[in-house]
Amino acid sequence: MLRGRSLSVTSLGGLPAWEAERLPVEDLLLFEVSWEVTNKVGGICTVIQSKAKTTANEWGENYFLIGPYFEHNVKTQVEPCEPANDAVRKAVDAMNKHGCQVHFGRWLIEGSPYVVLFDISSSAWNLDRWKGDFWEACGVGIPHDDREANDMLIFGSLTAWFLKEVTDHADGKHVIAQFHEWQAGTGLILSRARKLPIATIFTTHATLLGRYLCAANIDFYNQLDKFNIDKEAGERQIYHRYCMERASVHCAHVFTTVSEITAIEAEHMLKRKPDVVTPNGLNVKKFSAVHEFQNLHATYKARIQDFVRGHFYGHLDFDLEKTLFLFIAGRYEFSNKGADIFLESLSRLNFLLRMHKSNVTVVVFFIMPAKTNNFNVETLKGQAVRKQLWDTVHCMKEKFGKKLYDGLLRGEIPDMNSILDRDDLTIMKRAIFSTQRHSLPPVTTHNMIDDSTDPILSTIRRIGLFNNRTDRVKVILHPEFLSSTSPLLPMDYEEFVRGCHLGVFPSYYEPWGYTPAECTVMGIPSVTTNLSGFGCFMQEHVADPTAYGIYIVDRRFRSPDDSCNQLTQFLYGFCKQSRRQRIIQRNRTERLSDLLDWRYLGRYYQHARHLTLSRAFPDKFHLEPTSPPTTDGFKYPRPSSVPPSPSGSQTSSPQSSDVENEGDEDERYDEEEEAERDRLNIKSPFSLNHIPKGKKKLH
Ligand code: U2F
Ligand code: UDP
Ligand code: G6P
Repeated sequence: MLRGRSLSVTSLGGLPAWEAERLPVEDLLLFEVSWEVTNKVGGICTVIQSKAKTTANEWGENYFLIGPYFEHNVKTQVEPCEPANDAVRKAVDAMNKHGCQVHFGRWLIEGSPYVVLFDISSSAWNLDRWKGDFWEACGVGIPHDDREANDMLIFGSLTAWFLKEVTDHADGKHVIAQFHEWQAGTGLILSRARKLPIATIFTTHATLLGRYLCAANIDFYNQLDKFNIDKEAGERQIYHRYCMERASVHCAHVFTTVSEITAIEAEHMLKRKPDVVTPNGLNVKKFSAVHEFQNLHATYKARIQDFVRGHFYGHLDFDLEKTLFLFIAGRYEFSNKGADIFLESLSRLNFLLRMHKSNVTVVVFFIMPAKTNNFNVETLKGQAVRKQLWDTVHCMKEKFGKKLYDGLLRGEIPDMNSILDRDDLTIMKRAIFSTQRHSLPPVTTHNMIDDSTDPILSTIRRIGLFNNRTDRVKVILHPEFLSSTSPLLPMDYEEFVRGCHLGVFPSYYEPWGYTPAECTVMGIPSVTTNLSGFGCFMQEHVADPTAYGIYIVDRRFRSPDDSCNQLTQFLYGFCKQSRRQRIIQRNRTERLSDLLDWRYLGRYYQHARHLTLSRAFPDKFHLEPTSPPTTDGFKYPRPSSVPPSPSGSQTSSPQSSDVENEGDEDERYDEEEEAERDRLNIKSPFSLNHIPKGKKKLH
């Protein structure tokens, strides 16, 4: 059936084209199953949500997502409707008739895919029976006190039931079901045990053991082949979960993971080599003009500056125009996400900036959710003081303006010494007094429940980064994800990222790492590592990542101390750049976004679907020899304004300058020309590095 259908050749922004046999989607049904469908927990939700548009474009009405039903999520994100597809409607009706609560609708995200959502709690009374079924299917028992694993069993049992009903009514259509992560895996195991006629894919976004072992500060990557995995899982009381994960991997027709590094990990931890690596993409929205994303940076930076004005009231003896905003964000896994070496590097950076008497100040945000008792008073007070001061200034301005206006109307320039009266001066003095404080600006915005044992706060105490006046590096822990409705820092995460200068993600354990990828498509430089899927992917596809604002810390072949020094050098180098150089770097970063677009990376998912069909239904589907998709060693070339190696890797980020250049606006357009030159592979007539310091480039 597959052979002989039309050939589609796709290409995006100069990236290599890829020839693919189009699947007969009109004769197929595609289901993607995950606990994070309409339910944001972490990165998997980003995968599904961002991919929905490209998948829905390809699959139209035959694409369905399966997830759990949570009232608060559904009320705000899902529009209920009746299934148009006959098999799906019959399956939903049959299950509802048996007392399950199955909800159907469209998820209100780009692509508006159909969702089938199971209410777990309303089916919980079946748990004991389903435990028995699961035991019979694969011999794995689930302890009663592991609530999460029990919920996953209910979710999986409902999924397998649903898929059975669908295949019973599929009317000759072939079914593909892709299951994400161990939480969804029980559905796969049960479907296979019941011999349902479906082609299955299991995708792991991290391995359970990998996450646990790395978090325990074990030298994971050098001992991959030495672990006694059953023992390790048992000691961590996750043996049953590990069995669910491993059984899912081995039951699937096709096993995929998100990066090469996780493929190696999976081979050791789960004992199966992935068939396809499916790198995570994003739904990239391109602005028609390059300067639009630069303008957004300026707009949102101003909002962050406002927050900083309030947070550091009374201590604002640094120049906000020379202040850089750095951040780390994500799940609070202290060492896995590299918060440990980041803090250590910040302490070294503080020393370097002080020693070199730099006029640059660095404000670093840690956005990692932890248990809190709401915002702390001192932080809220900061914003209140700022606002009060702003209101005072506004009043004075009005009064001043009116007197000036009246004076000019009378044809005279008012006496500047009397334009403000005694009361005005008193008000202003009071305003200044209100900005005095007796404590240092707080290092955390919230009351932390585990204040004394919190790893970030404990490290801050040890290295002494307390936001003293003399510190050039200031830190703010915001232990909650950002939201535009926050009374403290009312910004969405995306707005915040755009307003910052550098995202720092020096992870030790990071199967992919969406956070630096998100920075890239927004044109914000970031730090990543060669232990993250994203970092390795960039190393493979970009000739000189540093030149494009992707700093890759070597955490694989260097000692922790050396990695920390390397990170410090990256940060220090970044601080030495002029504004003009930062603008150029952001333009280059943004140019990489095509590489991370689902319209390009979606091909790996397509390939996995071809492969599973050919394995599950070999008589009907054959796999073309063009697989697996390959980029044939394609690499983004070094930007034309960067000198060739050997000096490359050190000097490739734009060189430091003592002068904060004016006339930034013009430089942006030079960069557009540079991008075009790169595309056409024309050598730049000038190198940026040859422009004398402080002199403006000639046109
Ligand atoms: C695994 O995921 P994780 O959940 O550990 O992690 P990330 O890839 O870092 O994703 C975190 C997400 O949280 C979002 C941010 C990311 O999409 O945009 N976020 C937010 O919404 N608000 C905030 O204030 C801060 C962050 C694995 F560990 C990763 O390596 C994989 O990338 C991921 C998907 O495969 O699965
Ligand atoms: N604004 C500012 N600095 C401040 C406070 C406000 O630049 O410390 C700006 C803010 O970005 C907004 C504008 O002033 O765009 C209007 O502020 P307004 O006085 O209306 O503040 P509001 O009362 O709305 O909080
Ligand atoms: C963007 C804006 C410029 C602004 C610059 C600040 O490029 O378009 O108008 O000068 O950002 O850059 P910086 O790196 O200093 O925040």
